[in-house]
Amino acid sequence: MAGKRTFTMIKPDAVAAGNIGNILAMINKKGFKIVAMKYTHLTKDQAGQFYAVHKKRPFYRELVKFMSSGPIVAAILEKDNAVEDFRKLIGATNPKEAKKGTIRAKYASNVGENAVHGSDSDENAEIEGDFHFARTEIFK
Ligand code: DAT
Ligand code: MG
Repeated sequence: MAGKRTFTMIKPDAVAAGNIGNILAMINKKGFKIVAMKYTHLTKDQAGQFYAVHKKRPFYRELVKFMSSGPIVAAILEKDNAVEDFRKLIGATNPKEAKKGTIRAKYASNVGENAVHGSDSDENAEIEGDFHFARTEIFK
């Protein structure tokens, strides 16, 4: 099982810009299977908890405000080497540094509002998936 799943969010900027469909199409085209998905709106508390590892960073407050500013799509994706391959597909945190053809190069506005989240390790993929989904909401 290790290495097969990652967790993603389509962030409020990309949802507001009407890019849910475009981003999901890119995800599917790369061979990721969606095993869980929901359209939801995080409270400030939930966004703060999700990004708690960044609590000490100067952008934390801004990040929490942004992530709770509108609806998001949360999903668990399955594929061999899911975490690494998905990070490649989304591109660098700052869209100015993201490679051409990546989701962030196409759809992110700036380093703070960068269209998508992708887990950075197998361990965090599991923690983040569990944060958003009950066992009964995950399909194989
Ligand atoms: P990533 O989302 O690529 O894993 P991260 O974990 O370092 O990046 O940061 C989480 C989010 O915090 C990121 O997607 C957007 C925001 N962020 C990161 N660095 C930032 C910065 N220098 N200024 C504003 N927001 C930032
Ligand atoms: Mg990160």
